[in-house]
Amino acid sequence: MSHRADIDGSVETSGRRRPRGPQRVDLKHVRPYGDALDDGQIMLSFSLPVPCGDEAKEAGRELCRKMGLLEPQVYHAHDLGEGYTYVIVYARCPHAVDFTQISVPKVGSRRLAKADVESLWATHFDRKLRIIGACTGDDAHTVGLDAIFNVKGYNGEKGLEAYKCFEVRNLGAQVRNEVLLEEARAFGADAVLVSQVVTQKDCHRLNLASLIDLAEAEGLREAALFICGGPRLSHEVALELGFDAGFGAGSLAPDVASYVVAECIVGKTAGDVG
Ligand code: B12
Repeated sequence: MSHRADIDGSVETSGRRRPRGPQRVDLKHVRPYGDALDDGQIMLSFSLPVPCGDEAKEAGRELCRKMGLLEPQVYHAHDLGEGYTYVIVYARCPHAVDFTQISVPKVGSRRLAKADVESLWATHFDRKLRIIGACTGDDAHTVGLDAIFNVKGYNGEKGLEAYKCFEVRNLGAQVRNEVLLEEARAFGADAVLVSQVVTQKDCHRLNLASLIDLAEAEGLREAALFICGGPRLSHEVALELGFDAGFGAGSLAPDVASYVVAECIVGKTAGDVG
């Protein structure tokens, strides 16, 4: 059975409708393209720890062949100095993916406008919900966390501090997991927000996983929502690491606000908050 995209912009598979790509695309066999649809052309860039020259370019091509790519061509090679080379390679990818089978875990709540979050809260709570956040470990990248917290917000959306339904504490950069949990306990946090931007040697995963371990050991894990965010995080990774939710690049305060209020309402009916 063919699953070609139909006229209304979606494709039906197993009773589910999926967004379509451009017309004539077989969503069961999606390949990258460069010059013409389906030509499989991709571009890769990487650095090699070898001096710049013909051998470095051939090493780049050979690596691409080993990755299963066809007809690799080095379009650009740049001497990074001290024996390092940066290359940009074009090559043809023989593989395709079945787009109709792709499923990505996403935060369940719908993003509501600030006023709607506040009125939803007002119908369920007679106290402000408390949200605490920090960039933990060695991470000093506070811009993302501030984009979610600060009154002035980000990309036209005010931060959580501007919501009348929240009392917030932003602990800033390089906060140890132990300190974040101590502060969360003292604050009576309903939600603990953690930002991790640096991912070198997987430090974000290690740090996030140890926060959850510590929260469990201290009996705090079920007392609050644990939410992480950062450019290389997703809801899927957050769930893997034991968090309730994760927000990646481009997230905005209303995403988090809608999620927190919706989840706290569920908690409230279970008698946990309020
Ligand atoms: C600004 C910056 C800095 C500033 C940070 C200043 C500050 N107060 O934040 C300074 C100069 C201090 C810095 C230092 C370093 N940096 Co720096 N930095 C950047 C840069 C250019 C921009 C980051 C940024 O502000 N983005 C804008 C915000 C709005 O985006 P965001 O962080 O993704 O946040 C959004 C989402 O991810 C999400 N989000 C983020 N956090 C959270 C949390 C929650 C709870 C939620 C819900 C959502 C959420 O919502 C936000 C809004 O949409 C990036 C490169 C880049 N272009 O991204 C490198 C970058 C992040 N830095 C990098 C590195 C390596 C470093 C250093 C290690 C460099 C060095 N050798 O010293 C140090 C590390 C310092 C440390 N201890 O952490 C690397 C990280 C590589 C990696 N994979 O780990 C990057 C990617 C640069 C690069 N290409 O190499 N950096």
